[in-house]
Amino acid sequence: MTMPALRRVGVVKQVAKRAAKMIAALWIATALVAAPAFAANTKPATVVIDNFSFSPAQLSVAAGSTVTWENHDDMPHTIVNDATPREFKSAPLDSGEHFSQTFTKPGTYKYFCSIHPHMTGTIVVK
Ligand SMILES: [Cu+2]
Repeated sequence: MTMPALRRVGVVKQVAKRAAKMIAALWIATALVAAPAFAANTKPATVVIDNFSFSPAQLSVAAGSTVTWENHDDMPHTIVNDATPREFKSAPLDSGEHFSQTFTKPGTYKYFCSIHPHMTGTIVVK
């Protein structure tokens, strides 16, 4: 290849790189604009289990939201609704595992860990 041809390849590469950056920026901008309309008030919420407690202990979400519990402890824990009939109950979660529950009906949902019943939490669905 002659020198001008090499230079041309370099320019083409630069243009392609710039185009890729612009597409990425556009994609992010589109996602940011679209996200609030899509998520409305039902954005995903997380409760972290750490040091034998649920954090936050009380969480308020809009009806339709999905709450995910993440076990950051080295101990297994469960998430069991404290109501009759029971609305939700997880299997024991090992360290790093998670459990998700979608709340469609407004109300106050108390829960506890069946392995360590002193661990309690509340989800308030509005
Ligand atoms: Cu536990």
